[in-house]
Amino acid sequence: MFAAKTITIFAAALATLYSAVSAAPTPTKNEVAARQIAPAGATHSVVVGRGGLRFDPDNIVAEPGDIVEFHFLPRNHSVAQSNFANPCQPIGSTAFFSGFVPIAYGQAPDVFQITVEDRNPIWFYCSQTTGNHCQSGMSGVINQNFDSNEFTLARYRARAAEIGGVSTSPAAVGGNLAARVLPNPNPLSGF
Ligand SMILES: [Cu+2]
Repeated sequence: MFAAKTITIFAAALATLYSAVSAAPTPTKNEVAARQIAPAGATHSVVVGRGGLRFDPDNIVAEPGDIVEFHFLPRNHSVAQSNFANPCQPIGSTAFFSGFVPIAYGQAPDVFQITVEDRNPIWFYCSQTTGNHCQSGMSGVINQNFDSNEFTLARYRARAAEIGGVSTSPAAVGGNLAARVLPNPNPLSGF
């Protein structure tokens, strides 16, 4: 931008020097190009099971088009989609689901990705019933409504514990938001 501005000023100075030249400078190529480049979607990494029964981070802000990528640590977690009203239960037959990812050490050879489509909140939980992970607080949200004191991740967790019972897993791996399992692009990175 600084360079483009400098060129524009320089052009204007030239125009003043040589009054025969048109006084109206045209935009530089740089300015036009900058406006036409669409921003690429960002990838937000979430580590499943870091720090105990937790997603890290567990409260993600993402733009439409961004990817959220889940990396799995021991011992056996999942990522499943719910809504706020029914914590620890699938949002319906198309709820996204990573499947269970058992692993003894390091991080799993596969990751689970979803693509964010809009700015509406996306609620997720771990559906592991051994140890009641969701009821113990293993849940997260993408694009929480920060203007609301009601629909918060803290309240989701409180309700999950209060309702209790047993989590349900979605019927199939995949589902909403183009959910997919992919080879881990960086399996040796230390989480
Ligand atoms: Cu879990």
